[in-house]
Amino acid sequence: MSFESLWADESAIGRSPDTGGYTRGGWSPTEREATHWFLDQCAARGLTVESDGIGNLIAWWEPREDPGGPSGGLEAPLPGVVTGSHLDSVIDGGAFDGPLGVVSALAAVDQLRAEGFEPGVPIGIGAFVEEEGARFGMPCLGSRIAAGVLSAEKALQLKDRAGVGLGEALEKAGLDPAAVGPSPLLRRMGTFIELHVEQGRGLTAPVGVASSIWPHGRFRFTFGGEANHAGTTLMEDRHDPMLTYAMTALAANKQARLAGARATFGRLSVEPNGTNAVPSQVTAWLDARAADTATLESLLAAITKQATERAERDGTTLEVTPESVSPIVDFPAGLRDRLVNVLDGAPVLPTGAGHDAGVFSDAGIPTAMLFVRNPTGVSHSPAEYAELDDCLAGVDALAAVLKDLAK
Ligand code: HGY
Ligand code: MN
Ligand code: MN
Repeated sequence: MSFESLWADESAIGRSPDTGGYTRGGWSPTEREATHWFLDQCAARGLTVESDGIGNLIAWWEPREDPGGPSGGLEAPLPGVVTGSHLDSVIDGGAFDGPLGVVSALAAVDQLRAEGFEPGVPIGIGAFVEEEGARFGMPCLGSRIAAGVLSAEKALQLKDRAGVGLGEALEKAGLDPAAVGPSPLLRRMGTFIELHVEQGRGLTAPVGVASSIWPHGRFRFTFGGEANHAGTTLMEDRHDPMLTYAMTALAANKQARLAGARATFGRLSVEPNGTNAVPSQVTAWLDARAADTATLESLLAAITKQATERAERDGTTLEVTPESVSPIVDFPAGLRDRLVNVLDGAPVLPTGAGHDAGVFSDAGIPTAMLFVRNPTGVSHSPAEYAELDDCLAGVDALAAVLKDLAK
């Protein structure tokens, strides 16, 4: 199948008729529909699919049995070259973030087979679950569990916004919560290559290679105040957590600009959320990122300090809880440069976006990323876009890299 027809099929799944965006939370109906589409594509190609307890998938293109080959024809599963990404999305996200890497992997395998390439080691296509953490709040949930970075016990404590626990969601998806844990899939992941749409404006060529992933974290700010009447409570008598939050959001924006970093409050929960009542509590989630760990830490300290000082002035309370922290990832230079050579000198650039590739690299698996140009840089939005020619260049690049690594 051509990339175009694969893309037309996959990107039709769960697209909102109103916004054109996608809301594919982990194990949600539309994410499961996309996963089943992927499984059908793997079956149509005769790939053998392995799954783990959390629902991560790797579909294998095994080398022809060669008694004289590396495994001597034995059953011992040879480590292979895995490429892939994720099929879940943020709330009302774009079509490319995640699925482009999975669809490009299918198209690259088709391309290699069409030219008669025979892999010397297995080639796997991976789809990892809940990478965005949009449902259970933990980014790269599937890959963190697979890599043993997040324990099954901690993961199974996670609940979605409707109060549904991860275990219940897994059971509904036909998975067994008791099987959640470090993944056997990683034993065969000799190298991991993730192709992903670029999520900034830094890439001016069709395809680039990642140098690093910025350290980043999610921090829950809970502002406590005093519920009261909107009409009868004097302004000076209020302990209004919304005011403390608002000043904190302004401070975060300023501190991030000063540090050349990123700070975003994109999610808010107000109790009791009434139009004519001063709130009793405001919960705000800060997504903070910076080019290095020291800058990220000082950014968070500066924001927390100013929020604390403002809470004292407002007579409100503040509690800051780290929900997830992702360390800086510097992809191994040797593998990075090998991809640059295979691609005759593709540009190398860092990213402020987190990826499963970061988790696998951090877990010691030789990992690299390919980026496909995003003309506007817009992402985590229905407006996210990449030109077809650049996507096709991405497939060619991925096929060339797989051929080089799996020959
Ligand atoms: O949020 C991120 O950095 C990524 O899109 N999961
Ligand atoms: Mn994303
Ligand atoms: Mn992504």
